[in-house]
Amino acid sequence: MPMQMTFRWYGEGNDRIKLSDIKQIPGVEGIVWALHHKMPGEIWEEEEIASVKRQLDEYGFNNHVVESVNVHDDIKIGLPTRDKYIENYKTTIRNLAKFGVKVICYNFMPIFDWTRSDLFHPVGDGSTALFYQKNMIQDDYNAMAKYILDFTEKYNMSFPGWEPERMAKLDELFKAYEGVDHEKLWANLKYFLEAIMPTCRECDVKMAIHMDDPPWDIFGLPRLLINEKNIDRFLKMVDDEYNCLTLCSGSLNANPENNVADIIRKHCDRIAFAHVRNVKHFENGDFSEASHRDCDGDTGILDILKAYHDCGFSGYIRPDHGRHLWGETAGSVRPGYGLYDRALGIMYMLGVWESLEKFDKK
Ligand code: CS2
Ligand code: MN
Repeated sequence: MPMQMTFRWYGEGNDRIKLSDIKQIPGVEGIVWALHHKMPGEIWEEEEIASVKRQLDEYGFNNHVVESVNVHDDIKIGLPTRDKYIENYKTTIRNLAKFGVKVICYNFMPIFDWTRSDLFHPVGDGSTALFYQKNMIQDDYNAMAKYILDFTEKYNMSFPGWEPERMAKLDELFKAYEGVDHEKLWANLKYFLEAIMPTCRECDVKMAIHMDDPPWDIFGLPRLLINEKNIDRFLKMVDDEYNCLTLCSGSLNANPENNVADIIRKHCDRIAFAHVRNVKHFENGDFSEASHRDCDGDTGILDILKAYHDCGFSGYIRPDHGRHLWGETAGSVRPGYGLYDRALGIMYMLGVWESLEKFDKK
């Protein structure tokens, strides 16, 4: 089976991009979706899942990949209440499987999902992109969260992983994570995965952990999925074909020492979902997101696509963050998730892939 191109969509009423727009991008087979109104730990009900499936069916898109079913903090912290949330998670896996879902992308980052200091940073060609200024993400987590939350409030949107209800209790959350060091977090991740693996097998649903973004500790919170060594450890720790990766090239390569193509060649059979994102590094450690074209960033997109192709990758793939183009401004578009640059990214990826198919046959 060849790799399957997908596109992330935030849902009816939650995304200005329409399924009918996505339908016009060549090669898109599936929509990467989620129930974005759900809090971590809540059960996803069958009727809610069915309703999204109906919308996607209308356009002939598959619903095989969900991003994300977020993991409750109590599971990451390792509180006794975690077992209740793990049971809920299993119920959600079963409900999703009933409607054909094959892969669940999730992350295990304490408190914060992806973190940036500027959501609409000029790239230099008139477009903007997500930007990380290292010295702005150092000690004041409240200031960073305020920047993001002011943005979401101003433009009346919510970001996954940045639920205002959770962010309102930031100090409390940081207290709850006291004592959760790297080893404790590894142990809690293992506990969670071992508990759900039988359900995944029974339902034929792969759990695909997303890489930590950025791939280093922030604000004293431990991060695990940050480099090849830790990915090796993760896959060995729960050595199960249902314990997989969402290999996000941009998240990993925010640290220029991470060679994403090498990791693909090593672990291709455990990559259920590929995120392709290009990053440009600056000498002081800052980074900007870039177009998917290889030479526009430093991530090695051509090497990455070649590695997937050489390995016979047959999983799901999508363009990850793109720049904001052609009138896509704060308020009119979700940061990183405009229509145009991701569509260009797809055409670039398919162009490379199809040339490899035609001219690089083994
Ligand atoms: C995504 C992540 O937008 C993004 O950066 O790649 O937010 C991803 O959806 C989550 O970390 C997965 O749980
Ligand atoms: Mn990603």
